[in-house]
Amino acid sequence: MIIFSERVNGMYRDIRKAVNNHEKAAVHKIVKEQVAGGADVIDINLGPTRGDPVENFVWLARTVCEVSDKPVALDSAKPDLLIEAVPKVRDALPDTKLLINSSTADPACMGKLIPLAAEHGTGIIGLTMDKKGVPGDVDKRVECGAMFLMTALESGLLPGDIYIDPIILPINVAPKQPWHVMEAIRQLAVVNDPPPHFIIGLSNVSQNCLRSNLLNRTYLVMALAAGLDAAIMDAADKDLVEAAISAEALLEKQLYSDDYIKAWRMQKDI
Ligand code: THG
Repeated sequence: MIIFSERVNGMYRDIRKAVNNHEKAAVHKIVKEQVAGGADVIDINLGPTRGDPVENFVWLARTVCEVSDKPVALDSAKPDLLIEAVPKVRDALPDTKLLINSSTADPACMGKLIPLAAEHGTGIIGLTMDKKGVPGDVDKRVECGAMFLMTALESGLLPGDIYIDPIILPINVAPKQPWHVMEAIRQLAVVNDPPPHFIIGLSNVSQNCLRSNLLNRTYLVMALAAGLDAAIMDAADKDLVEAAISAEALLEKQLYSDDYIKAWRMQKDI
């Protein structure tokens, strides 16, 4: 699976403080831990930080890339901010693979962000929601996902650069959603061959729940069995990463060997 690190997010106090004061050391430490844990992509989200968000994005992306050569996903719910930030980060880091996280399937939003991805050669995450918000059923998720996928393919993006996110919500407020997300992935996986990637922001499922780590790793295994192949998650959570590795061995996504955890780490060179 493709592990996106969730940890470089201004929602976390250490990152928020680092961005507000432009302190690189705290960012370097987190990024090194995430890469050592198995992160393939570093998702960066400013959260509630102060200052100019475009400058902060450029600063944070540069700082991340001082200690990692992994791709970087620029994570914001504000399309206008992404439109400004993507070209600037592109110029600052010409050798870094970038992803846009995220667009909705609302024509006004994807009509701007998909061409931005095509122009700058980035990957893109498409949420299965529109102007009306996150759907309460499977059908609407599938409709939004298919619409986003078709629009992205027509604009020349390759399936490998397209990530569909069926949006997982906290189980304590939206108890049917974990099931809806898995069913939406199953249905969307057959819409195109080769299929796009399927991703979720895993920790959303357990926000404000007790034993959130247990919920995260149980749900990750369930979603991988439904066809998920990427997640925004804490790559430094060893139990979580090892649950994912064992699930992939059991799903025959990794060649089995007796020491399959070690084999996985060797493959990643970590
Ligand atoms: N889909 C896409 N992008 C996303 C999300 C998604 N980006 C943001 C978010 N959701 C994924 N990232 C996080 C990061 C942290 C948490 C959840 C999702 C989180 N943190 C703990 C909390 O709030 O309880 C800990 C915070 C702390 O310790 O301070 O839950 O769904 N495409």
